[in-house]
Amino acid sequence: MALKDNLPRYVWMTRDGKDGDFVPTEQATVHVMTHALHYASSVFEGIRAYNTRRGTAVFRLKDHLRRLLDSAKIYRMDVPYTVDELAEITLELIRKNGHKACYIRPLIFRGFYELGVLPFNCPVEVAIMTWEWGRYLGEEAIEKGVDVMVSSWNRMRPNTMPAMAKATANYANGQLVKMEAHLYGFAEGIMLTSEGYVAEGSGENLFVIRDGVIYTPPLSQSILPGITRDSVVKLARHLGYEVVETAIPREMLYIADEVFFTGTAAEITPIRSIDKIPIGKGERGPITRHLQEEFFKIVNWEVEVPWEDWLTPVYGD
Ligand code: PPE
Repeated sequence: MALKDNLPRYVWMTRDGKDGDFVPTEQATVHVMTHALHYASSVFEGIRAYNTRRGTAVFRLKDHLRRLLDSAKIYRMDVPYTVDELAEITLELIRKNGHKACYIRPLIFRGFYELGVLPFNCPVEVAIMTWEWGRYLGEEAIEKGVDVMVSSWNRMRPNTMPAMAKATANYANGQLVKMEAHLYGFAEGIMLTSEGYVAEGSGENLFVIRDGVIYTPPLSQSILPGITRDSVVKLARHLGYEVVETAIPREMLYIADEVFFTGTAAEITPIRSIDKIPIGKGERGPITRHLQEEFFKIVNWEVEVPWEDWLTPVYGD
C-alpha cells in the first residue's frame, strides 16, 4: 500500500527553528519556498524498529542518530538537539504511532526564510517520521536474491559531494542509478567509483565473497559508512570469517562465489546475477545465508546480542 494511503498518526517536527512538537501527519507540511526543496540542503537517516521476542526494539538507534548529526555537521548545520534527545523523541513517536515494527526517518533540513544558495538565514528544521515498510527489494529478495546491473552512472568522486554524509543531495545520483536499473528490468544498480572500483548500490553497501573470504569496499571508495555494513563486518568476524576492506575491481563481481547488499531497508539481500552473469550458482550462497540467519536472530532479539547497545526497547522491557 502506498504511504499516502497508510499514514501514521503523528510526525514530530520543528517549525521556524523553534522547539519541535508532535503534529498530526496531515498538518506536517512545509512551504514550497523551503530552502531544502530548491537546493537539496538536507540530511537524513533510515532506521528500523523490529518486533522482537522481547517487544519492539530499535536497531542501533544512537549510531544512526550520531551519523545524522555528523551529516549535519559536514553541511554546517547547527542542530539544537543531542543524540540522546533525538533518541527519546524517536521512541516517544513510535509509541504515539503505536507501531510494533516500523521504519524511522529523521530529517534535518534548511527551512523557509529566503532563497539563494547561501543557506545561513534559513532555519534548520528537524523532523522525525515513522511508517511501516516491508521488504525493500521485493518480497522474495531475502531468500531468492535479486538481479542487478552495474550502473552507467558513477558514484560521486571524492571531494565533489561528501559521500560520508547521508545527504539528500546524494540521492539525485542514487535516483539516476535506481531509475535506470528499474527501467532495464533490474532490482538495483551498483555504482562504480570514478576510478572504476565498486562503490555501492543506490541505497545499499555491498559485500563480495570468494573462497570463503568476505570483501567490502573501504570508506575511501566514496561509500556511505553503513550501519548494517558495520554490523555485518562485526558479526562476520565474530563468527570467525575473514573480512577484508579493499578496493574491488568491477570484474571481481562476476567471478565472486557470492555477493550481497546490506542496508537498513535492504537488510541483507543476496545478489544472484550481475549484468546477467550468474553469481556462483545463481542463487543465495551459504555464507550469505549464514550471515542472514545470525543477523535476523540479533535484530529479532532471539539471542543475547554481543553488542549490548544495538537494541533499544521502545515500550519498556
Ligand atoms: N549506501 C547508501 C547509498 C544508502 O542509502 C544506504 C542506506 C546504505 C548504503 C546502507 O546504510 P545503512 O542503512 O546505515 O546500513 N539507505 C537507506 C535509505 C533507503 C531509501 O530508499 O530511502 C536505508 O536503507 O534506510
